Amino acid sequence: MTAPVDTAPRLSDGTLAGLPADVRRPSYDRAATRIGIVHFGPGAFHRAHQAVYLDGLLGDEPDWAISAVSLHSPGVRDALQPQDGLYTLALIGERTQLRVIGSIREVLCAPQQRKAVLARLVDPQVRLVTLTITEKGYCLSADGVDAAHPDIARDLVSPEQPVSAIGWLVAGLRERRALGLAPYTVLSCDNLADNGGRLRRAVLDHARRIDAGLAAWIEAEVAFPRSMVDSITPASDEALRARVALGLGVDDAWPVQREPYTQWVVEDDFRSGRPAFERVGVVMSGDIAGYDRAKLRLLNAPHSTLAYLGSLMQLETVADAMREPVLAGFVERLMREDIAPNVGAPAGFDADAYVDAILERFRNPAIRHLLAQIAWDGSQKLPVRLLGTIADALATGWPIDRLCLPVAGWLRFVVRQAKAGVALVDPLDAALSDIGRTATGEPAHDVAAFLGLDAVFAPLSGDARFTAALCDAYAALGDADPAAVARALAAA
Ligand code: CS2
Repeated sequence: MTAPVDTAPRLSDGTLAGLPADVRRPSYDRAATRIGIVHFGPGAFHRAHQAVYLDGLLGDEPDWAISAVSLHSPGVRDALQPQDGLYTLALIGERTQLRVIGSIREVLCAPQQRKAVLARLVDPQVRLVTLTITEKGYCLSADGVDAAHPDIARDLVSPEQPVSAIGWLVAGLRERRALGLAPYTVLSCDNLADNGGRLRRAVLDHARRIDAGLAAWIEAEVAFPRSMVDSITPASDEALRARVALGLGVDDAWPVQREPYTQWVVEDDFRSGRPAFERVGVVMSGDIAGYDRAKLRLLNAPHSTLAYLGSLMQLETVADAMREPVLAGFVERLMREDIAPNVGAPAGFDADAYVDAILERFRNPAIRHLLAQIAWDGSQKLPVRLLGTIADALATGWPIDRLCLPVAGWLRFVVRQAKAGVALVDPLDAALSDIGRTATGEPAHDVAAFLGLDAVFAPLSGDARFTAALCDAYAALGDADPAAVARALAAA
């Protein structure tokens, strides 16, 4: 978002008291709070989710305010610094509610403020580092870190000048160890199965390449709890900013919006103290693998399904897609008949009720959640959302035909964008677009080219049943014009 151009007063500590009475605002003294958390990646999701939970807690526990660190661009800092870190959350339900969030006390841009970021990471008052950097931000390999990734390669050569999130985590821990300080706990809040475990393995892998002693210390001392996060958060847009300015009577350069529903499940494994999360509705659990799988497979996979198949049908938002009976019906069958039966959810989990609630959330007409936003980063999302379900189905002999349609939808979407000369928002854009440009439309040819992308398909690409089902699904989508997609969905 760009800074407001008019001269209306800006949201800030100074204008807080004058906001309309129906706007909820921090009930605690912000000046009395202290930074106890460094957060990497203060995009809309963090600000609409974790920062909101902490805002609810700071009155009772003032030691857990946030220093928000962007790893790349200064946009969030430049928008929020003049606002003293304040911003508005719009809760989009039957009636929109505005709430000003005060838990972010500092916003930094890592490439421009290296010293300040490192100073925070070694501040003994900071006991928790959290992350929402999206799937691609972790630079993961199958069981560690991708040492060939340019950012990781750079950080291995100059560990004291990190650019990647993994590099920053290790640099901070290295410094803490050198200073004889206790480490911080590292909490991933991204949509990745086993997010804490994978992050831990990546950090250890990276640290080992720098200093074996450091890696051994991290292994023994640092906790990496897993977590599951959930709340539908469409990107902020100008309409939101205008709506918020109207409701507040002052400008907010970067408000965020989300649905009223929110869930946060966190593995209770913190060794340096933690906020009393349970007081604000966070579920603390000893085993979150089940929650994680249920959410990734029953919410995120259907979301991606709507994104690719809905885009091919020329639809714009999730709610639009849910208004197309043939697409909505397909997604529901996929959820209930193909995914839910094998989801391996936590004990007592009511899959039917969970599916009902998700379908209702997708249908929320007040939320404009663009399919194009969800379609980003397919190469990172499909493996964790959908391909695991397919692998499990293959192992147990469960049918995979329907499950292959959204995968084929992604391939057709990539081909369509490439042929139109539109770049993908995806770290694998170059490779994907190359394949897309040279696609012939012939299923065996095109599918074979995509299956050669090991980073996406490695665990499945050798399976003849998968290749055959994916070719069939790709063929069923025909030219991927809206009518062909609708026919394929009706038949599936
Ligand atoms: C979405 C998610 O953009 C996407 O890929 O599937 O951001 C989704 O809205 C959230 O995970 C919901 O908690």
